[in-house]
Amino acid sequence: MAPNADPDVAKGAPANRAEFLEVYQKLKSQLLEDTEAFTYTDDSRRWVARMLDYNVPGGKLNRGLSVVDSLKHLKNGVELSEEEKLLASVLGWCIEWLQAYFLVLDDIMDSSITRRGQPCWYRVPQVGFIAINDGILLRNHIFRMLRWYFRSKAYYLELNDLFNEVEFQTSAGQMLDLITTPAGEVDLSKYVISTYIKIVQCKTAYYSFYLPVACALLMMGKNLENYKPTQDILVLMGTYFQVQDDYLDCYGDPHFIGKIGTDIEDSKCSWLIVQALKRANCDQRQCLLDNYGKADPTCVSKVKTIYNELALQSVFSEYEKEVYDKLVAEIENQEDHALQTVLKAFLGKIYKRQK
Ligand code: GPP
Ligand code: MG
Ligand code: MG
Ligand code: MG
Repeated sequence: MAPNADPDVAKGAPANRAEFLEVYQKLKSQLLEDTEAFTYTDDSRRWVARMLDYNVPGGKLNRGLSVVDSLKHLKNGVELSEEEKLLASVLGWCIEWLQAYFLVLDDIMDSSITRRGQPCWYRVPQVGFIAINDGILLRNHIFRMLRWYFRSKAYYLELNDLFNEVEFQTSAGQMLDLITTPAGEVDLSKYVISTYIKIVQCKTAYYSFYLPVACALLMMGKNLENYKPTQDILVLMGTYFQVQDDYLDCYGDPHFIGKIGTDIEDSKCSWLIVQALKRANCDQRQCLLDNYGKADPTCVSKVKTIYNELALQSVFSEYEKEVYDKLVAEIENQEDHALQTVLKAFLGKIYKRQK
């Protein structure tokens, strides 16, 4: 087929969600029937089937679908073969598995209540600390799927290294998130933008933004060493995404975002507290010191009152406009037109998101 002859591809139509979900069912069945190193008992097969359905496919699937979308764009509109579509979808699901693994554990560490509109997995009766091992299982599934589908590919080693490296960066970022402001100890001097940027680049940007595009680049036979400027743009996009996450933690509708915010109670180094401290007068600073990091709803609402006094919603809108313009300018500076399309598509998925 001639380039751009497929109307879906020419318009840059997003990857088909239903087709993508079919690959989830296929991978789930394969994992449950896997007997290479361990054979499930009936009980354990039922446990893992329920655990997967509860934690893996219920999100927005932006990260996973972006592998398929990115590969389409990188191929300049030449239709993907059935094999390419399947392999890109498998990589997309490996990222969704990674995300499920992180979220199951993150919700325990953040004492969160709900996720994707249902109780966090560790809060489901009979689950509790078993969720920790479920997180480890989810992680191990990734490397089984990579082996089944990519062992014979020239880029298999790089793919494994990529997943390992990004996981390391994310867990290092999670460590920074957790040790910067330990529970019960509020040190306002820690909440500065340089610390914030380092935390969110590591805990969110690499796995959520760089990883999907890097997977598509590897499928195209590219050397990731040559894509540092692209990585920088994706990391900036991922930083913007986490700023949105922090904003929605306070100002989003829990019914719509599917989770109840806990950043104030958990004394997180959130974008909002960093902005608040930059603008607060002495009284407001004292009020933040007295009330930040406490589970008491009265304390939480006092912190939110200061955020409103400091008009943080407008500060966020300004930031969003500025970072969007900066990202568009940097994307348009990229020589490779296909890469520009990849990056613009990704940005389009998150700009002004409400969940
Ligand atoms: C998002 O932070 C970061 C992660 C989910 C990475 C977790 C990494 C681990 C190694 C467990 P967040 O806590 O703000 O996300 P959310 O608001 O979705 O809970
Ligand atoms: Mg969390
Ligand atoms: Mg967290
Ligand atoms: Mg959050």
